[in-house]
Amino acid sequence: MSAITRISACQVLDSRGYPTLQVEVFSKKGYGKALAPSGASTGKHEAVELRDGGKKFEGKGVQKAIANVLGPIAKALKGLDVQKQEEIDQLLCSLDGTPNKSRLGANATTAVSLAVAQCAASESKVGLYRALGRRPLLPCPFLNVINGGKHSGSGLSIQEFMLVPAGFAKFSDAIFAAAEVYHSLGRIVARKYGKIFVGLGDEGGFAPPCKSAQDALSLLEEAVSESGYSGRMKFAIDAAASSFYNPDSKSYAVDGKVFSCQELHDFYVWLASSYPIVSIEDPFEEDSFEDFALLRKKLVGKAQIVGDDLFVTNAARIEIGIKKRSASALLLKVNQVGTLTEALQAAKLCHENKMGVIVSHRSGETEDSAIADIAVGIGCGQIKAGAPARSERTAKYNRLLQIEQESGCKFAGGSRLVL
Ligand code: 2PG
Ligand code: MG
Repeated sequence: MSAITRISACQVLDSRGYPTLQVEVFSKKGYGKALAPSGASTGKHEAVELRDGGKKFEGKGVQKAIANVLGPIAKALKGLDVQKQEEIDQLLCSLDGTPNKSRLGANATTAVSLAVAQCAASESKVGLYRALGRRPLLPCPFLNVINGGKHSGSGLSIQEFMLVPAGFAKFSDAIFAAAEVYHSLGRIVARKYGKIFVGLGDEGGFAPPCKSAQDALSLLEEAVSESGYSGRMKFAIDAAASSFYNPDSKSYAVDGKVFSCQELHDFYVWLASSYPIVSIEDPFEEDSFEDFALLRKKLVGKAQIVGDDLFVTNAARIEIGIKKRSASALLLKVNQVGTLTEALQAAKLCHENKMGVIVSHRSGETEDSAIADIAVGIGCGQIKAGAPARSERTAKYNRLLQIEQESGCKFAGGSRLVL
């Protein structure tokens, strides 16, 4: 046992230039640090961040969350064995006492929980990925290279167009091939739309003024073929459909057209038959368990259906999805639920029910690379961490390159996609 001796916290900047929280945990024999990420297209059922409000930083300051870390949380955690992650996370949940972490703030609890995990791993002098699992596996990256929806001004309704380099033997081959395609894509965008449109969205992907999802996917196809990787590079999309859903008319506004639920379903089926799409995230609004299930069934053998806003990494919502067979995979984000233990329990529940798991970043990120370790440690075989550019994204991919080098772990390729 090694007791937690001190917890410190301070306000730092995230990748969008907004305040976020950095937490440091010290024990007798170890040290851990974590920074809270932040979403833009947040699900309505997520655990919530605590922000200061008022005029400063558009209300996004985190001094109240910091006060919670330095006050009640530090008081409760000091002296506890840092290796007892589950007990510590349970204590954070009961200290908070709300169903959505609104008292302490999920930004506060996430950063504390992850800093505790890093501190515990440092005591054993192993990387967090080793501390989390016995069968580490390097995940297949999902790289968001065209940004739409709430993440850019491209005008595209679908939020993310991703490369999935599934046809490679090593993680390093996969990530560098994806980076080559990314640069081809940049050249193609400049050629087609002019240099002025080689701007980037929140996750480092390009934000060209494409008229439709088809245009965006055709750009991807061209970039893959120009780079010489046809066949080895698959595609994924995150529709984030709640962001273009109209609850009054129960319809979806996609790239200037209005779709009924059935029409949107047919549109995805058509997209999946026209492009090498292997994964579709949040195809319908965040409470449509039945509509997800119909699409999942229709695309069996072709594409996995992923629940992000649908599940919000919450075991109770995943249970509903399991009963209704809504999705083939969970998008796992620690800050959607607020502690590492709850996120790991959500992953376990999925694995026990033959569902896949994709560990994910947020659109507002930091240099913290813990999600790389989590993905390797739980052996889920899939990670979504943005474009192969901008340091808050490459921090995760570079950590995976480091893990590959030091551990020689196997690369999942496409083997963990649940098609
Ligand atoms: C998503 C995420 C990350 P955000 O919808 O999957 O890509 O976006 O962090 O804005 O919720
Ligand atoms: Mg999503």
